[in-house]
Amino acid sequence: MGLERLKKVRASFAADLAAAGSDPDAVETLRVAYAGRKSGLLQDLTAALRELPNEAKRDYGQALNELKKFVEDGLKQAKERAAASAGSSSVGQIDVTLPGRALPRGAEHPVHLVRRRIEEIFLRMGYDVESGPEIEDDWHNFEALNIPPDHPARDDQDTFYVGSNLLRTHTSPVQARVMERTQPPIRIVVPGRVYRRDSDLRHSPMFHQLEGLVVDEGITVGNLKATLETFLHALFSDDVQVRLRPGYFPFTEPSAEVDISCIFCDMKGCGVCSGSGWIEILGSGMVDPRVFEAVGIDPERYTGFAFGLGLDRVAMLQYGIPDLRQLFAGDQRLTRQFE
Ligand code: 2NL
Repeated sequence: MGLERLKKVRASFAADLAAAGSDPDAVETLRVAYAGRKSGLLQDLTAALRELPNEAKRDYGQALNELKKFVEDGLKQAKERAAASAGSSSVGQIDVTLPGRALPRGAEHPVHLVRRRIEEIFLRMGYDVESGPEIEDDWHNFEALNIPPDHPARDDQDTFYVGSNLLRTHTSPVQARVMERTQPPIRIVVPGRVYRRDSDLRHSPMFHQLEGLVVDEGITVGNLKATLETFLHALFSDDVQVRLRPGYFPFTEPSAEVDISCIFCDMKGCGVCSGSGWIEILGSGMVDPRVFEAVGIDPERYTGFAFGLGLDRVAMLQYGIPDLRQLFAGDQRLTRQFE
C-alpha cells in the first residue's frame, strides 16, 4: 500500500515534469503541487509515515527519501531549462545582439603617411613609383653617379660596408638601375630607406628619402622649377613661396637647393626656420651628362632633372615632431596619434 502509493506519485511526477517542459509557470505549479511546504504531495506522504506499522516504516522511509531526491533533481533541472529559454541566465545562452569586442587597431607611421601622400601627388602627374635593393654595389651607389673613389662626397656620406657591397647612402642607385634598363621618356619617384654612419640629435643611421627623376628630349630647368613648385604647393599649400638657390651635387649640373617660405611663422622668423623665414626642403638639379653616359643614355639627345628630399624631415615638419629619434623609437604613444 504505502510503497505502491510512492511508485504512483513518482510516475505521475515524471509525466507532469515532461509536460511542463521549459515553461517557467508550469514548472512552478509543479513545484507547489509536489514539493510545496504547506500542501505538497511529498508533505502528505511524509505525514503518512506516522500512520504506518513499525515494521513497514524503514522501507517506506527509504523509498520516500529516494522519491524526494527524484522530485528535487527533476525540479532543479526544469528550472534551469526554463531560465535558459527565458534568456535570463547565462547558462547555455548566446546573446547575438551583444556588440563584439573591439580589436586593437594599428596605425600608419607618420613617415609612411608622408610617403604615400607624396607618391600620390606624383602618380597624378604621370610618374611611376620604383624601388630597388638596400644592399648595393659601389658602381650603382657611387661610380655611375659621378662619385669616383677619391671624391669628397664619399666622406660626408660615411658608408656602412657589407663585404664588398654597401648599404645604399641614397636612393639614386635605383634611378641608375632604371636608366640602365629603360630608354627615355622616364618619369619616376623612388622612396626608400637609406643608411649613413651618422647618429646624433638630427641624424639617424637609417632614414628615408624620396628622389625623383625625369629624362626626355628637351627637358629644361624650367620644367624642374615648375614641377617642384607644383609638387610643393600640393604637399604644403598653394600659399607657400618656393625659392631656388645655387647648390652642389656630384650628379647634377647645375644644382639647386629648394626652400619654401616658413609655414610656422609666415616668414617672420622662428625656431624652425632659424629666423630666416625659409625652410630648406629639397635638393635638385639637371642630371650631369656623365651620369647619362655611365648608364647608357645618349647625353646629346636627352636631358633630365632630378631631385631628392628627406621623408623624415617632412614628417617632422608636417606633424610638429621635434626630435628625429622619436620617429624610430617604436614608442606607440607617437604612432597611436595617427590612428
Ligand atoms: C637631397 C638631394 C638629390 C638627386 C638627388 C639624382 C639621381 C640621379 C641622377 C641625378 Cl640617378 N640626380 N638625384 C639629384 C639632386 C639632388 O637629392 O638633398 N636629398 C635629400
